[in-house]
Formats: sequence, structure tokens, C-alpha cells
Amino acid sequence: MTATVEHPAATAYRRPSAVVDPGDRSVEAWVAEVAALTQPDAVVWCDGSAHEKQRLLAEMVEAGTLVRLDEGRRPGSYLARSHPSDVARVESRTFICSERQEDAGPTNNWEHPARMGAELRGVFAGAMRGRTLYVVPFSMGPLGGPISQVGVEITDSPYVVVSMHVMTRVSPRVLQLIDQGADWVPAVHSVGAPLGPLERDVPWPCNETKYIAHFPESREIWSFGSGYGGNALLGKKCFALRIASVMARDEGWLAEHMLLVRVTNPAGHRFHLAAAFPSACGKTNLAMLRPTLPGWQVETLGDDIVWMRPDDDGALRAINPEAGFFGVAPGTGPDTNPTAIATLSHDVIFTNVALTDDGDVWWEGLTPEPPAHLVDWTGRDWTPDSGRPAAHPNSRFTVAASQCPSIAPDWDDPAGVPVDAIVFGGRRATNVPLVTQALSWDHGVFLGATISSERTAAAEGTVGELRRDPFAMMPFCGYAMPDHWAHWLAVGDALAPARRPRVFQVNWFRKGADGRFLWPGFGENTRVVAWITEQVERARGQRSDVGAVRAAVGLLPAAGSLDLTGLGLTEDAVAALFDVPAEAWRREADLTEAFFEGFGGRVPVELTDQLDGLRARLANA
Ligand code: GTP
Ligand code: SPV
Ligand code: MN
Repeated sequence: MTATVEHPAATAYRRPSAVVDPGDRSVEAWVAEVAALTQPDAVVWCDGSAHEKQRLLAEMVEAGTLVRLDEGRRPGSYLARSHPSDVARVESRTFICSERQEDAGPTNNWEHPARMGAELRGVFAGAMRGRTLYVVPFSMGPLGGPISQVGVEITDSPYVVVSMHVMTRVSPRVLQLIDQGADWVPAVHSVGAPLGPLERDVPWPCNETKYIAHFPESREIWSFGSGYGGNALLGKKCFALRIASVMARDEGWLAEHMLLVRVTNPAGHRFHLAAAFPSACGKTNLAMLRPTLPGWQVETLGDDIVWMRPDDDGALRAINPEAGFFGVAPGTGPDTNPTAIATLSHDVIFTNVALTDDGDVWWEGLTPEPPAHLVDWTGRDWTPDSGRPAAHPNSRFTVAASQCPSIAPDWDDPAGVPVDAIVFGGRRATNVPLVTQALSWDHGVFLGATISSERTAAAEGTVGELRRDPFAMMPFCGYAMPDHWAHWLAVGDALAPARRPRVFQVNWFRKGADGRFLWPGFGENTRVVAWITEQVERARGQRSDVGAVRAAVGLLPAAGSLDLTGLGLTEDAVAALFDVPAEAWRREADLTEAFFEGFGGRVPVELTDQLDGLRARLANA
């Protein structure tokens, strides 16, 4: 084994690992320990430089992992095609290995850390043979910022290294911070495909058996068998959500599956919105909203993850811990998300989209008419009558946030922004109104805790099936969901009442009897965003007009307060968008009761009180 790049010494890994014993617990000792277990051919310490990225990209083109796109049409951009069995997150193989099963809760797969540790030692033994072990020191959030955190990912996938370059801040300065005593999260990733001495590599190595294992107490991550997205870019879901949610619980902050935007109204007043929607339900779209109402401006801060901390003034300060977007390609087009299309004009890594004959990319929804011939995401010839999608439904782009035309100029300010409104959403064809305001913080937590949404292709499972996804965090919370709700209640108490964000729920996906969406969505969501900011102003006494009326489910826009001019919506459509059918909502309440009961008495009484309140309001409806 040869170390091909030198590195500074680093210390301070303070918690004992459940899997390996790194002796003095320095990064160096940990890397040596993991290398001894996984037996790579070489160890390379990464520095995050442009040169490093170019070198790895060239190697991957050579190896057939990446296709270089046409330099004139898509400069600096590449296409990767994954193995057809490795296209999305694998929730069935995602584990939370806390000491006590009740801390993981009934919605996470649990294993005891010692048992999983022993199993992983077997799984990782020799897993990197014939490959290079890359050491990737990275920061989530601006390096050294007060809300930021650092980690080190070990991976045997160069695709993961270049993706980490885009999605996080990779820098040797992370090792200096660790040297100076910063806590860090060790994260080990292997595609799980060791190579024999004479064996040729495949374009997308992976293993049928996968493990995405998290150890909340030792705050470490071990991922095996997948090279795809959140399974493999360990700074994202594994660290910034599952491990960070545990840190946040212990330290009084929040790590959430949310987008973050700044909205400026025609008077020049600024509002910051953080919105939690389940996977593939429109976070990237709303994060890059191009307003259709004159005088309004929306600036992007983040599209997937938000870390928020109460500050000294009792406000909730938020950063986006990521540095790039790993966004869903299908459905992204000039009409639905023109800002994303502009962001993707150069220096993008596409995964599982289709390749055009002139060396560019295509996916369903990019243009109304598909090209006459493509190479589909599986590498096969494709024509419009092939009878299958050309791009995988969960195909994605990886692109630097700084390339986004609507990115806020101060998007990487380490201090973050004060959040004025929290928004929950999901995909609901029925029952849930276009927009609702929570009656109180506790009611807002109830709205978040009871989100249900139709399944998308972002994870394995049957698309379209209705499932609960509380706070859009069901697959991403590193501890028991009801404890997460209790934590939200506690964070609300820690905020100054005047500064506490107001809470809303939206649903762009309600359908009419004809099965079509009732709401035009996309840019027109500006109208709902505008109403939300106006409700924040009213709550602060900055407006005196009436904005809302009470309904059983919360506050709905008062007649005329939501600007619908020019949309051509019929009165019936507007009524249908805001209909709260009492009988159906009584059934929703029954389902919520059953959902809560599944947590065996751990649900905070504030939330069962909220359910009682909903039922009482429905009885009077
Ligand atoms: P993850 O990256 O998986 O966490 O998800 P995301 O929430 O960022 O997903 P994204 O924004 O990429 O969701 C894309 C899907 O939502 C596509 O199918 C879009 O067509 C759909 N979508 C987004 N906004 C709207 C809208 O306003 N109306 C409708 N009907 N669909 C929308
Ligand atoms: C999601 O599924 O919510 C994503 C994509 O954002 S991944 O990072 O692959 O989990
Ligand atoms: Mn996501």
C-alpha cells in the first residue's frame, strides 16, 4: 500500500468507534485502521482542488464511468450511468444503530451498534482490494462557521469524490480545524466491489447487498454497496440529516429536510422561508422560484437541507449546509424551472439521464417533444416509441450552488439568515388545501408531524402510494420521530414569541374530479408565497387588513387576500382548492390517531391535544 499524497497530522476523534479501533483517534489513525480493514491498493488524501477534480474526471472518462458531453453544448459536463440496481436511496437497508432500540423508534431499521459493528467488520474486510481509498475532508456549511460542522469521508469511488467537491466544501483546512480540536464525523463508504489482480473494472461498481449504517452515539457512518446519491455522498442525508438531527437534538438546534429562500416584496421587505417537502415533491422548484407577480424577488439559499439554531435575539438562524444541488432531472424544463435550466448550462455531472446524438442530455419534461433518437439511461438505443422512459425517474444533476442565477449573493454567509416562516408540504390529490396557516407553533408542529404524501421515485417502493412522512424526515431522522416532534416543541419554547417563525402548510398537488392538477403551480406558487409573507407581516402588526379566516384545519386565505388575478381559475376550482370536506377529515383524524398509536405512548401530549382540537373543530364544521 502506498500513500500517494501527503497530509497534515490531525487529532481529536473523541468517541470510540463501534466498528474499528483507531487507537489515538486521530484522522490519521482512523484512516490507517480503515485501510488495514479494507485493504486498498493506494491511499490518496484529497484537497478539493480544481486540479484534483479534473484528474479524477479524466480517469473516469478513461474507465468508462463517465461520458464527456459535447464541449460546445454542455461545457465541462459529464454523464454517468449507474447500475440498474443502484438508482435511489435504499430505505430497507438504512440502519440507525443506537444503543437502545426505542431511541431509533419504530420507523427506523435498528441494530445494536456492537452487532452491526461486528457485521460491518466482516462486510468491509478487503472491500477496497484493487481500488484506491480516497480521504475526503469536508465541511458542511462555510468552513469554521458557527452553525457548520466538519467530517471526513473515506470512499473508494472517484465519482463520490468529485460529487463531494460539488456538494460540500472539500478542503485540507478541515484537517487543521480537527487538529485544533473541532469535533468531526467519520464516514466510511465503499462500493463493495473489490477487484482481483487481473480483473477489469465495470463502469458502475456496486454490490447487491447494501448497508447504510449510522451510529448516533459514536456519530459515525458506514455505507457499503451503493455508489448513488444519498447512499454514497455521506455529507448529505447520512451526516447533514441523520447524524446532525441527533447532534441537534442534543444541542438545541434543528437539522431538517428543507429548502431555504429569501423573498423580497415590492416594498423591499425581506422574508426567509424554510420549507419541508418529501423527496421529489418540489423543494428544488420552490428554491428556484421565478416570481410571476411583478415586483417580487426570490433568491435561492438551499434546496434540500437546512440547519437552524436559536440565536441570542431569540430568532431562528438558518444555513444551507450544502454547496451544491443534487436535483431531480425529469420534469425540470424551461416552463417548470427555468432557473434550474440556466444553472445546468455548464459544469454539471448528470446521472441516469439520456444522451442525445449530438452529445447533450435529455430527460422527460426537458422539451415537449422528445428527440427522434437517444441513448437511454441504461445505455440502450431509444426512440419515442420504445415504450419506456429515456431517463430514469430518479435521474439527477449535481451542480454547484454558485452557478445558480438566483443564488443569494450572501448564500454562504456563515451566520445564516433569520427564518420568518416554516412551510410544510406534500403530494396530496385530495383533502389538503392549497395553503393553510397553523393556529399556533404547537399546531404547526402537529401539521409537520402528520404530513402524508404520495410516494415518488426518490426511494424504492410503489410510486403513488400514500404514506406518512412527518417533517419530510421519515427516512432521514436519526432518532425516534415523536422525540423529534418533542424537540420541535422545545425549540419553539426557546424562541422569542415575536421572532418565532409562523408555520404554514401547502399542497400544489390537489386534483379535480377529472384527475388534473387544480393549481398551475411552479412560478404561480409566488402567489401563495406572497400570502405567507403578508400573514407574517400581519402577525407582526405591520398590516391591518384581514388576511385569513378560521377553518377546522387552520387559517385559510380570506376572500381576496390571495392574489389569483390572471390565472383564469373558475370559482369551482378555487372552491375545490380550499375545500375541507369534514367527513374525509374525520377519517384523516382517525388515521392520525392510528399513526400516533404506532409510536407506543411516546407522542408528546401537545400533539394528541392538537388532534383533539382538530376533531372538536371538525365536529362543529
Ligand atoms: P429531493 O431532491 O428528492 O429531496 O426532492 P425535491 O423536493 O427537491 O424535488 P424536486 O423539486 O426536484 O421535485 C420535482 C417534482 O415536483 C417534479 O415531478 C415536478 O414536476 C414536481 N413539482 C414541483 N413543483 C410543482 C408544482 O408547483 N406543481 C406541480 N404539479 N408539480 C410540481
Ligand atoms: C432525496 O431523496 O430526498 C434526495 C436525493 O434529496 S438523495 O440525496 O439521493 O437522498
Ligand atoms: Mn432530499
